[in-house]
Amino acid sequence: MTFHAPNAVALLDGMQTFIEPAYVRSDPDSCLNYGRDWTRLHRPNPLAVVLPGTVEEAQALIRYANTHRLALVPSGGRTGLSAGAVACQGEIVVSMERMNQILDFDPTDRSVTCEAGVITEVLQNFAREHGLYYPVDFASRGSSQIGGNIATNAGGIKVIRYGLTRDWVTGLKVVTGRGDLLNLNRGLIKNASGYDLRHLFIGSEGTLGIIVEATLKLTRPLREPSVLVLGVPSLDSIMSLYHIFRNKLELSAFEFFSEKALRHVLNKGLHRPFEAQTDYYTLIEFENTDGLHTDMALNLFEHCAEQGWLTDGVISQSEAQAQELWRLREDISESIAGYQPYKNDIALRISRVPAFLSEADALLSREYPDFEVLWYGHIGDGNLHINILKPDDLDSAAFAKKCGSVSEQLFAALQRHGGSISAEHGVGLLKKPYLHYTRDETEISYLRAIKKAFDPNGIMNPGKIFA
Ligand code: 2HG
Ligand code: ZN
Repeated sequence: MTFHAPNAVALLDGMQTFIEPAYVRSDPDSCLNYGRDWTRLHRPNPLAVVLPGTVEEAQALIRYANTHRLALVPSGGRTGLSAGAVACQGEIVVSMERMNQILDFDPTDRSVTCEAGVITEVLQNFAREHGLYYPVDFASRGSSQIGGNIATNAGGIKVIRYGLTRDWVTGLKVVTGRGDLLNLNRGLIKNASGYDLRHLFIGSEGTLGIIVEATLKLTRPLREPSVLVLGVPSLDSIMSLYHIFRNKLELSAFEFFSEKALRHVLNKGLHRPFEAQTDYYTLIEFENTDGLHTDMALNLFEHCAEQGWLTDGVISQSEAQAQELWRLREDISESIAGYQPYKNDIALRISRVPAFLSEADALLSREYPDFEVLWYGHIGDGNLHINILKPDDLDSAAFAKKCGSVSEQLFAALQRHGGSISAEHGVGLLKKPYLHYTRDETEISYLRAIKKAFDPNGIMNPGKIFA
């Protein structure tokens, strides 16, 4: 199905009553760039890209789209990995990049209000300049936008300590798919006045309306974070380390990656953290105020080495070294982008991770004897990114078919362990066929009813999450 209207030119011209022509673009470059995200599986094919500059323009656009039954795809930094912001069926992309202002900051409330198109890193730097910290953080911080983060309930590398985007949003201004402007929760910490619609928009992937403004909490910065990278012989040992380190130190990250994954970042010019190679590595970040916790970390290191849970390790001696160590983990995704990886973004309760891991390991070794399978992710919060790389000699369609059929088995195992098919990347187009492994039919029927209430004409990001 494509949404291209026969009278497309007239429809685009009609927008000039509420937005300047320069911000309605249908040239091939704009359509290509704005019509896709970091997935490269769909051919971008939007009718046009519209860049509203104000809440009023966004609202006028949604009303116009309702009148003319035009499909809209809200678009942030397009760093998504589930094809949630892809426009491949003649939709209109609504880029929020012009709405990029920080509107208000209140040190008493420790909160900031900004437009949806503010880049994550800009907000993080703004917080730092005011002696505060916005702790939702991930590798795409330099191009992802706050509105997109909210629409996918982005997580990232500090979830073990700070939670997800949802935990930091205290207010939202949204234009619903009906064209109504809602001002939700207004920065309140406590508000027991009925259904909290803010939380429906967080993680809604653009299917209910457009997020135009957000109010976010800030916190005090981490005090002298130290980073440890440890070589670990097995997935089981990673869990042993998790228990020990979490009980004794204030962790702000507990990540893991395999030697196979590490090799890809080494190929891009990074250095091994230490000589010895092991099958797995963990990266642990902890608060180390006045260096007081270094001794504790070293004691734990020795104890774990005696148990055979680790083989080698390194601890950062400076902020620059901590950042270098972080790159070993954070750069993996970009370093494998050229292999058209089949991505998994799985969530489990942490207590279920060991049992699931051994089942998944057996399944993937059996099903993918010839494919390179990379393990990494935010294991400390139960989020595993299992990436399967496409062999050069296999065509994309055959690779996708094989991975798709293995996914059915993997997600069936995940379902038995009570997990989710997406932890932080969202459902988009990519994980839509597997939604039923996480949400049962009854629950999905409630999701559909909610969608209908906010977007009765089905113009908001149609075909994403569920058909
Ligand atoms: C990460 O944690 C990102 O690095 C990307 O969420 C994960 O590449 C991936 O699958
Ligand atoms: Zn991640």
